Amino acid sequence: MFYHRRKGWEIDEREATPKALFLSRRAALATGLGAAAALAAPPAMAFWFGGDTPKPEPAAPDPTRDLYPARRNEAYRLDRPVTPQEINAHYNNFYEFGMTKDVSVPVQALRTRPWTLRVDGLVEAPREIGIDDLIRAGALEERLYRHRCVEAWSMAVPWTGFPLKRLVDMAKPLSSAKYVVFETFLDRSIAPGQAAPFYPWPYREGLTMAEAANDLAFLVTGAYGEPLARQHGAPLRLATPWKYGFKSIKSIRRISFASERPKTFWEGLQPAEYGFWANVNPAVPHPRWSQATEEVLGTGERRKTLLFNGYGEFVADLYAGLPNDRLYM
Ligand SMILES: Nc1nc2c(c(=O)[nH]1)N[C@H]1C(S)=C(S)[C@@H](COP(=O)(O)O)O[C@H]1N2
Ligand SMILES: [Mo]
Repeated sequence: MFYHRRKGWEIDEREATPKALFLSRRAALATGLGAAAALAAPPAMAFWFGGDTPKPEPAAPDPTRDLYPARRNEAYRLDRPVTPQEINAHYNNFYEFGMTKDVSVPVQALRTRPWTLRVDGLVEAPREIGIDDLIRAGALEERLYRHRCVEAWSMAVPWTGFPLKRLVDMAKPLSSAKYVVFETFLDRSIAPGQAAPFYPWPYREGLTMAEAANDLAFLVTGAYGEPLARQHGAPLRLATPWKYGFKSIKSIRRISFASERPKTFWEGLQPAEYGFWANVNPAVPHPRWSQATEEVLGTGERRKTLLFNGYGEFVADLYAGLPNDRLYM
């Protein structure tokens, strides 16, 4: 049985495994916030430690399937093999569907059509865009990106999508807009994780306008030459590969333009550990573990982590004028 077999990336328990780090992230949440939550809402907490999962919906054909695979943009190269799709499909972070790594069953409750993206805030005119119109307008391309989770594991994925800048231009932000704010759907009936109180749902992330205009900032609609799987954040997720993985928000429903820096999901939970910038830096440890190396998913290999996850040539100048901010957590 696939689910019970020991997987290659689950390295020796005596080492600081990604799983152990993940568990410590969960434990910290449980002691920091969850103690009160456990008293206030036992049914929600029961979910986190295993409970009923919603019934999967029958698979409908994806209306944009004909756009895949898209032409690969060769400007983005990897220094390692692509992570096998089957491994990636069962090792995810998607807290709306549980705090375990394998959410592939409960995530099937997510209905990805119809799906409307709301674009609002400091724009000339707020609007709603149907996901299929957006994907067809996007002129899709494939990019090979590394992804570095703050839990010290990494993967390499062939994402399909289009530069975020294209959506920003379509949105016609006002000159007063300084930040782009992203929000995931909010629907407890399908995402049992969202029933847990004290979590600042919906999942929220943000970038500065300059970061959003950087060519590396990518809106993802597919992976592995196919429409995006639900566990990767269908039908629309972000990829900002120079930042820790939690910035790469999944299943985006709303993109707003704002003059103030948003309070992001992880910052709302644990501000001492997770900040707004979250740029990858091996020399700046997480308060509870080192960020010097990473476990390469599916290989058992540990590699040195690179500044900006190896993307400094694209993004280092974004931060030149901000020396006193917490750029790396
Ligand atoms: N909505 C939402 N987006 C999310 C998360 C989440 O829990 N909910 N987890 C983040 C974290 S911590 C990581 S590492 C990546 C994981 O992406 P993957 O599951 O496709 O590997 O998604 C990010 N985006
Ligand atoms: Mo992560």
